[in-house]
Amino acid sequence: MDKLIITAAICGAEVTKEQNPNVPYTVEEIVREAKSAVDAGAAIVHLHVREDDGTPTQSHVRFQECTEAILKECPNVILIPSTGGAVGMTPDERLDSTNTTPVPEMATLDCGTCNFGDDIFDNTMPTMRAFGKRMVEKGIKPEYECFEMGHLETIVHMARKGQVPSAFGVAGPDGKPLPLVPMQFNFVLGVLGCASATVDNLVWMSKNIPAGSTWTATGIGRNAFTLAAPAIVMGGNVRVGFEDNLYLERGVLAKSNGELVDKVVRMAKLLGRQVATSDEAREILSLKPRN
Ligand code: KMH
Ligand code: ZN
Repeated sequence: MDKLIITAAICGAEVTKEQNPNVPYTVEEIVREAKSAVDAGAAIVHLHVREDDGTPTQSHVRFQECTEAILKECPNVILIPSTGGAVGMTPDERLDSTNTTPVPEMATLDCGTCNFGDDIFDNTMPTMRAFGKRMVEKGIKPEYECFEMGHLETIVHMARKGQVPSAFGVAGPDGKPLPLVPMQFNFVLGVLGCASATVDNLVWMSKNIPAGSTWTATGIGRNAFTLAAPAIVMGGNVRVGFEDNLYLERGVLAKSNGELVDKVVRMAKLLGRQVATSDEAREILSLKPRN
């Protein structure tokens, strides 16, 4: 079994300091949280950014500033900027996070429209095709975020058609063969209005990805660690962080993203699975080595 890749989703777009005062908004706070997660054992940071007052933004200027500041402290970490942004943002606005220099190694690609609590997270097929095209053009490896079973089936269908990066060896919309990119999925389970964070759902999703793909489990809220446990023993990877869950345990707010990552590291140790460094994660995810 490969080593366990831990992703820290340190900020998100929806959670606030009112819910947990340690949620980062400023560049300094975002760096503090990224460093706490990496020091605890995260190989990847999934990045959203905010204005200083906490307003979510997809501005490449803010992403550039945060990325450079994080890489100064954590030079080897894999950064996965969000292209999901916050509900209500336009597709163009959301894609701006990929306009940093250098181009990000990976970025999220959300795989379908869904309820998101009381809101709608809008990801039409044309939007997904446009995001896939952009990622092919820029050589960005997508992390396919699936909140529902149908999201997974849809994105695999689009991959077979050459509309998004994949390892199927098919031609893209211009008829030229697409580069081979093994698919990385993130099963985000437990969002209110979407598929629940059950072991059955995780098993179904992990069994229905193309051969050679990798996958990560993200359990929302109180499901953060109950979904991490099966993912660790099934050979998947785990995402935790303030974006998904603010508590270390029932009634105890986490002081940092590092505390949440450390809990997964301890679970992995108890269950006999080693944790991957960022370089080992690059190898597992078929990314180019950093140097
Ligand atoms: N903020 C959510 C509406 C992503 O990063 O790609 C969507 C999200 C997904 O966080
Ligand atoms: Zn996100």
